[in-house]
Amino acid sequence: MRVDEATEDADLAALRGRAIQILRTNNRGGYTVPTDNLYPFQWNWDSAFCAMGVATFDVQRAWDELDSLYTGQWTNGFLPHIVFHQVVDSYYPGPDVWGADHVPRTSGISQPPITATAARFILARAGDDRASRARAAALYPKILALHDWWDRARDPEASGLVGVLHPWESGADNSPVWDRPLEATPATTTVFHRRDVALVDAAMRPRQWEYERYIYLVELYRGLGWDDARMWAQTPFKVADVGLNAILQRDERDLLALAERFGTPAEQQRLSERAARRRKGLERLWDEEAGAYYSLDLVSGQSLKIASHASFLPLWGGLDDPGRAQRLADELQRWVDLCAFGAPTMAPDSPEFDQRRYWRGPVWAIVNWMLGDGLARHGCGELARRLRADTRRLIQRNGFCEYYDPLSGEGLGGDTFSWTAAAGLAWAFD
Ligand code: 9WN
Repeated sequence: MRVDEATEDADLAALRGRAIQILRTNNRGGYTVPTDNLYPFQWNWDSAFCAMGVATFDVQRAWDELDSLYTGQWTNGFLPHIVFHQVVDSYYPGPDVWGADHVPRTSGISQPPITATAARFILARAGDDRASRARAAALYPKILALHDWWDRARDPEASGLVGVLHPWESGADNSPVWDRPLEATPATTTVFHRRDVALVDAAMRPRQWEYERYIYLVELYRGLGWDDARMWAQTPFKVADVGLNAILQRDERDLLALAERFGTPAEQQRLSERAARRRKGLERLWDEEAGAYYSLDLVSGQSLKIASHASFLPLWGGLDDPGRAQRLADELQRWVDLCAFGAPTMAPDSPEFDQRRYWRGPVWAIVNWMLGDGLARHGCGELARRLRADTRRLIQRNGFCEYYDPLSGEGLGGDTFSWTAAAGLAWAFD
């Protein structure tokens, strides 16, 4: 072994140790908070990523993470974006603002579904042992119910594309892609007190303008009793987000693999048919001339012709056409080449790019993980390795932050962040 290789191994071992420590410290008894203070509850897609990270050192705890998330599942299959396991005042909007009728208390919107992908990942890490098979089998019907909910509630016209009814539902809260649909969304008249900007520099967070609309939507849906059909019919914000649809596609594929082991032939059939419909749906978001996937505003019917990191997530979802995968990889390479650290969430030469503001430019470790995995699966190994190396460098230099400035590498938002630690353990330090 060369000296530099030995140094790198020692560095990686230290990083792994630190990541494990963060995931242990952020464990609140079976579930992991994204970070202390700023996000004191259990978040949906954070938990799925955390479960994969935790599976690298404690398989049973990884299953507990998913089980704990599913204590928030409603009887109609819906899985909320936040489960409020404890009463803490450092986050707005808390359970009373959501006014959802469930124990434990929850929010009323969802987030990108990753739990089937996580369950398969944990099973594989466990060497498919008997205890893990039993845990996966017990979880499978709940994940199936969630996917049936997405299909019924968020694609009621069976178009093959699901719609998000709130920017938070996409996971990429203040992406510039939502600017136009949010302009058509009224602002709340309620006076509210944000806690996030007391904990993090306001220049790194969504603007007040956006929050007023986020809260308007929560109040509207609460007033509609969180009734899916009424929400779908009455919302001013309904977008077929390419990111969510791509992630859903991947999760559904993983769910089908679980169904082949733990489900019935009828369920397998239903999921196979749905997968075909989803592929057609995603095809509608492809713009051949631009060589890009764009989200679709389901209220105005207009394509939202702004590329963001989400435009590349079909690589994670799975593409049939290698030429198209290469086109996406070439454009992403261009974005990365404009930065010191990839991948930015917006093109650095686009007018919307803001290197420090949340989902309008910064690098996120979990996004790199999805993109890196997708690129590698489509034979774009070099760029995949670049994203992995950049993720390591960012963490090494600046710690396990929520997100990073792609030009300077500075760590931004919350620190000792759980899904950044998980991305390291399950992908970047592997
Ligand atoms: C709203 C927890 C969550 C992530 C989201 C991220 C951010 C919440 C917020 O934090 O959103 O859900 O209050 O800003 O955008 O992706 O799940 O880490």
